[in-house]
Amino acid sequence: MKNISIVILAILNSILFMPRQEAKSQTNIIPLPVNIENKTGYFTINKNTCVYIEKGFDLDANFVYEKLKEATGLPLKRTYKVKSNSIILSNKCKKKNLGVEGYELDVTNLNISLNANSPGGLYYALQTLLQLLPPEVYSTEPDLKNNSFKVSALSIYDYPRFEWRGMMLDVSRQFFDADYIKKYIDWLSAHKINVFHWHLTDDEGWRIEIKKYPLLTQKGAWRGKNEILPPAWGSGDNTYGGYYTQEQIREIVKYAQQRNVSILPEIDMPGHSRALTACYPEVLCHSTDTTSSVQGVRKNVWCAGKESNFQMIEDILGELTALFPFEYIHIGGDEVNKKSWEHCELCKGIIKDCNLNNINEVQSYFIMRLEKTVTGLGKKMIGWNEIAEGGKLNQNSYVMAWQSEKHGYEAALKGYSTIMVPGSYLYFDMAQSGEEQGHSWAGMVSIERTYSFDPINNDSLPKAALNKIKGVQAALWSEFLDKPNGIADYQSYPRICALAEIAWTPQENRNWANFYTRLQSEHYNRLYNMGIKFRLPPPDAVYKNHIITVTNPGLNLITRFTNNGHEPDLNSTIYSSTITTSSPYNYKFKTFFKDHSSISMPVFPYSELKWTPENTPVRFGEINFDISQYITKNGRVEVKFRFKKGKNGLLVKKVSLQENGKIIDFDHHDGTIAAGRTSNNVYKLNIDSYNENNIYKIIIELQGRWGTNSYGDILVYEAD
Ligand code: TNX
Repeated sequence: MKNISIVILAILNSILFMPRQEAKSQTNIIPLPVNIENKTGYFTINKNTCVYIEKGFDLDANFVYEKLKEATGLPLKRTYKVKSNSIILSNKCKKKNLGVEGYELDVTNLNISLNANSPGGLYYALQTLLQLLPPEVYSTEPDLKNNSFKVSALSIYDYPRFEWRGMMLDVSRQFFDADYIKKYIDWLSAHKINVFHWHLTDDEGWRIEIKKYPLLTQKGAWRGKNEILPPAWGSGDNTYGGYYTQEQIREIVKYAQQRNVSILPEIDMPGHSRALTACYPEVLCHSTDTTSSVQGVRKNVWCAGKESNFQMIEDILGELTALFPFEYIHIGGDEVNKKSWEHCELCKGIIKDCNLNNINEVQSYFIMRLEKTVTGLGKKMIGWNEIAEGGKLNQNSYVMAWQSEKHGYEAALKGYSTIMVPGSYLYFDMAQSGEEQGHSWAGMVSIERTYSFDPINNDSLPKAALNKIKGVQAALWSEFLDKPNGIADYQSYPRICALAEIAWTPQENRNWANFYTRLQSEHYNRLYNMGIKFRLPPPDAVYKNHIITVTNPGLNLITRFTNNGHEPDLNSTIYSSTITTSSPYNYKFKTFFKDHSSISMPVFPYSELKWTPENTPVRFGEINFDISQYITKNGRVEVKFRFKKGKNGLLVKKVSLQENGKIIDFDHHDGTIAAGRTSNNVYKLNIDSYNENNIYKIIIELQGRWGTNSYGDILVYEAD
């Protein structure tokens, strides 16, 4: 009797204290699906789970089946009749109107079923299922051996808001090898992005093998001291470059297809063509033109008057057509230095023969010739928004609005299919804060700003025009991606997660706080397991009255610090409460997610002084602040400008220090304060005979940089 009760107790004990792997009750899916219905119970995927693939769907579903096995590390044997403990891949959706990319995902106690109308939809059902499993399924070396996964019962149906969900990568200014391109596409597909726009040519490098014009890659793919193209964008005197062979391209196209990603190739013409004209100078106008493009590049425009040029274009685009099955070809069309045509006899001839009014119309003449060539090859033409400027494009041609969303609405009103890529939300080459690197011309693009974009947010546009907005895309230009290692990942993620949700999720389901929670709760860990060197928000450390206070950078993140000048690492102290010190500027802080970390940040002094659009002069003018409360003694006082948010920044000329209305010191030098562009932003002043009863003021001579839409802190502190 006693023995039996001991046994019962032991059993009870083991049941009660059995290590349990709970099924997650909350889903953290990005992009958020159209509809999720949570149910009770759960399904366990284990080594006995089988996969049933509906008859006739075998070939299409096979790739998804292989991925499922790879991700779970389980045998997942095929079964040929539906039974319990199986995952069902089917091409029959219960709901109608889910479209080609929609899917259903049902999890019950007995089965998981993935239903879709096409292989693309099925691939997305798989991607959603993977997000219901532990993040380790994304790792190439998952440590999930002998594991089983519990998946909470639920029912999802889902389909995209936009048919075009794209991401552009500039491989000209920096070259990314074929392996990186594959990884990049794989990551995009995990976010249900379906277009990879490959910016293959530009002034600083030609990256695609064209058999008929071998010099393009023999010479035009390389820059450096002894190369045909001069050093640029951090590549220095050494030979730098690279290109993709046609064989590599075919392989990448196939790789992308399996992941429901279409590749949009771009050959940027008639401007941005220095890499080509350096190899084949006969393409240029015959003139003594010395003007340059907005980006400062000379001799980078195709002559519009040479018939042989259009033949060459047809040959190049012909090879492109054979390589890329996508319906569209991107011909660029942006930032053309039209002046280069001005003194060319052949271009003048075109103006006369075609009854054009001026060189601006030569641009649309050129674009319309390109359109004819592209159409003749059986493709549709896409170009940057400048292509809509003059002339009448074919209604099949697409406009990519990069300069602003307004450019997109205008194109849509003209009846052109339009893709929204406005720089001030979706150019991921823009800096993400005042302390980070990147371009600045479109302002600072934080992930929150990206997320706030709605591609169809215009009540005044007729429905027909709104229907012309086919989708949304982001772009990563690579001028400033030469260093550090991993910077392309850093600029891409997690901003691409926000892009994915703009592109996929119904607007009424979108909410920043909810998205950001999902991102931090689980998605960081997915990105981590994919091996992406994504951006983590850096800590904000503020010093006031001998105390450093650090704002918690977010969920699941740890802040570590040093005070010996070294970069914080995994051995550095974890920040858990305020630090009392009188030497705050020796400290450095970093955010950590496992062994992955943010940029390191110094301590900033507390200040209530701010610049805003309201107090920023348009032209150089003065603003002043009482700084008496920040001063306690004789010695050096520094004034530092810190960019916080907005589009523009500041140009500062001079900061003067006033004591009881009398100037006692000034620092006169040019400073720039803008996201990604801050330089010389510290002004040094001296106080020789401090008196606590006196009033101290700073007078700042400044103006907005290209405008007054920015916000920042003006930090005043005693520097010694
Ligand atoms: C403008 S966007 C360009 C690119 C630059 C980019 C930098 C576009 C069509 N042209 O050539 O790389 O700005 O942000």
